[in-house]
Amino acid sequence: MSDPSDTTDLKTLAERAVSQPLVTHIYTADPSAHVFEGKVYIYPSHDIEAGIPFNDLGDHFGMEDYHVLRMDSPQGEAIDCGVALHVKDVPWAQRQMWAPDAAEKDGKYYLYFPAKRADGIFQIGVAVGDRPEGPFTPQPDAIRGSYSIDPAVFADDDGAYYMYFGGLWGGQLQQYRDNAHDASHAEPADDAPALGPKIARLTADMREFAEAPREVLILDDNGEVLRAGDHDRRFFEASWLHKFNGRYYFSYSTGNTHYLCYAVGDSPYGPFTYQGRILTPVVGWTTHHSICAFDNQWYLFYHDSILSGGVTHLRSIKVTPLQHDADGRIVTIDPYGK
Ligand code: FUB
Repeated sequence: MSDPSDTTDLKTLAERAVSQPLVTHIYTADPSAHVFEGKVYIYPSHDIEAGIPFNDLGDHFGMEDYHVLRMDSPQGEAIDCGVALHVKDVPWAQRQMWAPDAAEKDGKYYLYFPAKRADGIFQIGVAVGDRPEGPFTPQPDAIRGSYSIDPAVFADDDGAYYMYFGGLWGGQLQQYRDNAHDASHAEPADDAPALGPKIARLTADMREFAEAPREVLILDDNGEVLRAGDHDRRFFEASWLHKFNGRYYFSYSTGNTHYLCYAVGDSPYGPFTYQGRILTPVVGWTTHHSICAFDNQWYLFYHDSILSGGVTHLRSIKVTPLQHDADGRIVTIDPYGK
């Protein structure tokens, strides 16, 4: 077990992340990391070459299954626990198993995942298992009222669980207003409020939404909702929530400007006020992460496309230390240590 006060160890880990992914035998992305049973479990996307031509809707991300990875600590070796769920076993889903997340409650484990139905619409499903690594048995239907992509489930200290979700462009979030789908909707005009991610509290059995999804507001320093044209700061995809010193840190990707950013608030529902960047752009179009504490040290799990020579849909997950400064601000990380 690493000693979190050992700064040499953390420096070595940060240096390792520049060049070394956690695993190299498969491509992995969108790492959602949690500490379960004293170990780090990572729930990534499993990238493959599906042979689908590149387009702005991300059709080339043709993933079919999920592998769960386990580490004794963030400094340790990542062990591939094998296939935890395959799309062929999910009755409602047809293709594109994108970024998943997982949660534990009362000794059961829940794998949340987006996938496209046969009609090409994304929804979010849940599969249930007895072990962190699965296998997971999918519910027969997608979560009622779910849409778009990138579920991230946050367990608050009071026992409530919340799902954040949503992603623009190929993630279809722009096609929804007030939780209703209309494929003709696009992103709002540049000077209009940006579309926010969504949040819904989960039911006690973790299988459904306990309420209609609500919009999460991300504000600027003047208390105004970020504008849709503010591509350096507006939400695009890759929601994550961690709690630090009693405050809620919502982090996300800006998509086409390739930043991981964060905003802070006093409730899981927000509003959150924009604070700054967590990670500057990585090699590859997408950037997607999770933030997880282990032995009182925070870590950023993220991905890049270095191993595949820059192929956007063939990514590899990495881990590096993350610091909050004395004011609670996250110190921006350069993925290549420049
Ligand atoms: O992995 C497919 C998609 O790419 C994810 O759902 C997005 O967040 C982006 O990382």
